[in-house]
This record gives sequence, structure tokens and C-alpha cells, in this order.
Amino acid sequence: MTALVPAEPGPFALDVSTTALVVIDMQRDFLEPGGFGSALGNDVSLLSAAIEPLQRVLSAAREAGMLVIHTREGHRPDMADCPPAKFARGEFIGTDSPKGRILIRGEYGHDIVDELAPAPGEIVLDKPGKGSFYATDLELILRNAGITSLVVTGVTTEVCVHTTVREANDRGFECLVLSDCCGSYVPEFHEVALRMISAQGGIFGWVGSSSDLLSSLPLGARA
Ligand code: C5J
Repeated sequence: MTALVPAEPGPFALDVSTTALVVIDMQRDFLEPGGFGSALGNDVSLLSAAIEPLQRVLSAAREAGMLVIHTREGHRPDMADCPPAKFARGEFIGTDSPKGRILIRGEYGHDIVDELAPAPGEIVLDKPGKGSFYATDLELILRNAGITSLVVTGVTTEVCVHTTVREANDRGFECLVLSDCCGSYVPEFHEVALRMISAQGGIFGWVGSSSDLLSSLPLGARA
């Protein structure tokens, strides 16, 4: 069944059998004090507003039987997959923090916040870059599952969310970004990044809200 979700620049046609929910980098290192985000001097509390609406979307997606994919940005413990150019501009990567080595796989801070913990069987995709398609098997997973559309959420709006939407758009996936389920350390960047997605007739995709999505999903899936 196809639901029409109110969005910009126009309704987004969503079929739960061909749509995946992608939850990008809702990791302690970005959302909680002591991790990557705060090491860079950001107010990490700005990202927490996305947690509650995302919890509702996640549970509705699970109930509707949508494919759910969580991503985590980070690197191997030996950091062989961390480009020197990235390290040079984020020299905290790999250093010790109260939550373990920053942005290193297997560390407490690298994992997803408790409120949005992946359910058993959900795909958790580790990525070394900003985009979820770069150096990962995401495209293969989506094609194998018959997915053609993505509901995209997570942090940060203008970095990993935006890069992923651009990558997905170029690969022919239709993306609905949920504005209140994303967040940025710079509120202005959040607003402008969302506008860039839906501008020019939806040059990269659509932008909607969690409430519009939830009220459009099949009955059993509503929050
Ligand atoms: C950043 C991300 N901001 N997940 N990563 O470095 O957006």
C-alpha cells in the first residue's frame, strides 16, 4: 500500500515494502558530552531534540515491517581506514575519552545511544566516511531487499545526513528527510541544509516531519 506523506516540495509516495528507514550516526560520540562532538567544541545537547521523534518513527517503522538500517561513523582500532586528511582535521579521532577511544569501533562512545538501540536483527552499518554509501555495502543491501526509497534521519543534518541523501539521490533512491528527526550543532545549518534538499523541485529529495509520516503510515504502524 502506498501512503502519501505531506512533504516539501510535494507529497512523498511511501510504500513500506520498498522503503527503508535509515538512522544516521545517532552515536554517543556525537550526542553525549565527552565524545567527538564536544571535543570539537560543540554544544552536543542541540542534537538530543531528535531522539524522541525518532523513537516514535523507529517504533512505527518496526510495526509496519519496514527495513531499518542504523549507521555508525567510525574507524577500525588500528585506524587504517581513517584517511590522513580526515585525521588532520579531526585529530581527536582515536584518542581516549571518558567513553573510550573517540570514533573507534567497539568503543562505548562509538555505539548508538540507548534510546535508539538497534533491535535484534536490524542492520548496523559501520562507515568510515560521512556518506553511508562510501566504502560500505549499503547499496547492495538495499538493492537485494528491493528498496527504492529511503526515510532518512539522524545527525548531523548538513554533514552525514546530507552526504548520504546526495549519494542516494545519485543512485536513484528517493529520499524523504524528516526535519525533526535530524539535528545539527549549528541550527542555521540544519535549516539551510533541509531547504537545499527540497529546493528546485526536490533537487535531492523531500523534507517532511515525523508527525506527517506517522499519520500517513498504515493504521497498525501509527504511534
Ligand atoms: C560529523 C556526522 N558531523 N555524523 N559526522 O562529523 O555528521
